[in-house]
Amino acid sequence: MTVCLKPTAGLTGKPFHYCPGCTHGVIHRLVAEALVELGVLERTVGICPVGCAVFAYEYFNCDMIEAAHGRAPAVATGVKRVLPDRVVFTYQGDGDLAAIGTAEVVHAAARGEKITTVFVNNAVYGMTGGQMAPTTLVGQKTTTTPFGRQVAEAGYPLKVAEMIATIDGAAFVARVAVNSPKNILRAKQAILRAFKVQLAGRGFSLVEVLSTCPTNWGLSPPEALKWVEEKMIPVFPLGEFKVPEGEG
Ligand SMILES: Cc1ncc(C[n+]2csc(CCOP(=O)(O)OP(=O)(O)O)c2C)c(N)n1
Ligand code: SF4
Repeated sequence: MTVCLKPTAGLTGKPFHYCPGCTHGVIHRLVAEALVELGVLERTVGICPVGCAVFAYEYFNCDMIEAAHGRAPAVATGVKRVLPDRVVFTYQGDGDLAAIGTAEVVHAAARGEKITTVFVNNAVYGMTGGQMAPTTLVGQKTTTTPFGRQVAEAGYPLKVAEMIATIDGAAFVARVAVNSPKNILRAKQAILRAFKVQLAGRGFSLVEVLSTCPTNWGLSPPEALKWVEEKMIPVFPLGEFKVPEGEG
């Protein structure tokens, strides 16, 4: 039998609790692989969010801390300042980072904290039943916008990568997606680069990852991947929004 995918030392091997077709697991794998490839797993501290990834501390094979809803960048700041030799990352959903935790991430970026944020944008609050998130698309039906998000009532989707890229303390900001093999490979490169920026002491780094939530989108796993391509990417374009000065 040909083995296509070997387990990575960066994950504990505990089966994920995520729904079928959810790409949280793919993103976990990419972060874990990056930490192993950079040889920093043993000195990494990850900060978990509140949301579907709340149990990420069960999956990553490094030290992990659970933070209150939205407060992961503050916890990461404390860890990195006390233990500057550690590689520190937060893993946060859009409800966690772009709603209750907006101030935390904005000011961590403004302070140029030498931490890395992996921001999982699935356009809804997944864990709590599919309510509208700041990233919900205009017209998108959710449990709190049953007729579709209306701009007059709920405003526009928040474009986190673009917003953080305007902050001087942010050194590297990119948006990627994990809806196809090609995009997954690109996502891995962006996550690797974000950690390298941290290791070089250049400042705050953030990778926004467009992810699926087939359960709350009411789609099958293949339909959800297509939805990312056709609906999300036009609103949240992929690419690098900020790279460290002097680097292409
Ligand atoms: C202070 C506080 N407010 C609200 C909640 C409830 N809550 C738990 S998870 C969640 C939404 C998470 O959504 P998101 O961050 O987008 O992550 P996902 O589940 O989609 O991965 C909310 C509102 C909470 N735990 N704590
Ligand atoms: S509810 Fe959505 S985000 Fe949460 S595990 Fe299921 S598919 Fe993933």
